[in-house]
Amino acid sequence: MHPSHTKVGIVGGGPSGLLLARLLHRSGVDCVVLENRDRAYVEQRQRAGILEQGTVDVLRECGAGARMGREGLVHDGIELRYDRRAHRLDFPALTGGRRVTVYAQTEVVKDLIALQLDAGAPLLFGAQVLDVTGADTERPVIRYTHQGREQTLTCDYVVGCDGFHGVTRHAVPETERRTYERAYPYSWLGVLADVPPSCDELIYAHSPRGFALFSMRTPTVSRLYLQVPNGTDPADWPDDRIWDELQARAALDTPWKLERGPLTAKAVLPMRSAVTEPMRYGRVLLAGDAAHIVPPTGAKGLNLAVADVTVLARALAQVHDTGSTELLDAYSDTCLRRVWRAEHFSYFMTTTLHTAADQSPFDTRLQLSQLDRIATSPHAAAELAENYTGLPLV
Ligand code: RFL
Ligand code: PHB
Repeated sequence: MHPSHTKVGIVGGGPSGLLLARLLHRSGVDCVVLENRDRAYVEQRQRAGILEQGTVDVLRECGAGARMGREGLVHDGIELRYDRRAHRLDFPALTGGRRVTVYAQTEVVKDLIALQLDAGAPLLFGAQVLDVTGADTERPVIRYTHQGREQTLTCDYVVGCDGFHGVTRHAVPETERRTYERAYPYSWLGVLADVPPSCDELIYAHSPRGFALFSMRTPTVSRLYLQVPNGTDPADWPDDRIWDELQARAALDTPWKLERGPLTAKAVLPMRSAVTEPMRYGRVLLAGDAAHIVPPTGAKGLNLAVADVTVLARALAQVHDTGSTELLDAYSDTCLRRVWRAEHFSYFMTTTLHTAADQSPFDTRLQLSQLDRIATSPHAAAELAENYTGLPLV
């Protein structure tokens, strides 16, 4: 039940940790996943919804593609709304054929957990990691509690997939790491609604009242977001106020009606950009939100996590198969190049589409000029479309 040694100890059973475990299992590399929360909590945590083509390919190749293939909604574009006008970006035309898939993170997580447990691979829920020590030794150690008892797991490598508030990052001495970050002066109020989406594709709406995003989970469930001030209490937003505000922010010169339905979840989410460098110290590696977070406007967080662990799984398989650490030595630099591009794109989408409380009319004119440039220049549109649909893995 409690192994005392493994090749790769994985802290965190979110999408990063679960996918890494799946990829390592397929390469014959032993690993153990330690997840703080219980299974139901991890499977229901509302988060991302958009998968890049590369993410879909990785999930498919590792055997997690069957339900996604049946239930995922393939989207060929998004709509930008600003100045009471709508402009559609045609992704395949702009990127040479790339698309995105709407398939909720909750579903990806459910599929990966089922695969892991079916394979009999070690995945412990309710296992809270207290600390990771010995990063600069041959045998780093994870200390955790499970079922009220303290345990230790000695590893060849430890991977921190424990998200933004995780503990693994602290295994890297403060003198050896640096975090670059930026907070934003607004949050998102996110809701789930039992009503078919009023649009076929996602709508990103800039408006003087603030940003709104119209997304979906399934053909019968809508996922909607409103920009709100930091510190907003969801209780101040009764359902009717949310629907009225969504409708107002998406207003066009032509009639457009948002279908309403019962709201089944409501939460306020802060927005932050952060990158911790390097993503490796000795035998401890960081992946996904443990190493970097983005504001959700670019739909990049989950996709970056998938890219990190795909690169890392190849590197750890190379160590296992040949003893060579060449790919592992390059891991941090390989990932950070892509991470910083996604950081820039997420920052760009966020600052172009949101209206800060202290925003000047000059700033607003700049935003509208930028949106107009995207709507009228194929080059500007292609730049957005390439970043949104995802850059190549390496
Ligand atoms: P997670 O998902 O935070 O998982 C970390 C796991 O580690 C566990 N943990 C521990 N376990 C043991 N011991 C400890 N001491 C532990 N500390 C933490 C936690 O319980 C958890 O299970 O990180 P991971 O795996 O790196 O995955 C990252 C993604 O979850 C995240 O980037 C995305 O959800 C971001 N994101 C989006 N990404 C996209 O690609 N497309 C999107 O459309 C998108 N929309 C979103 C988003 C994130 C959002 N929120 C809530 C931040 C929309 C939202 C609203
Ligand atoms: C979502 O459906 O949750 C979603 C979609 C696109 C984003 C962020 C979140 O940019």
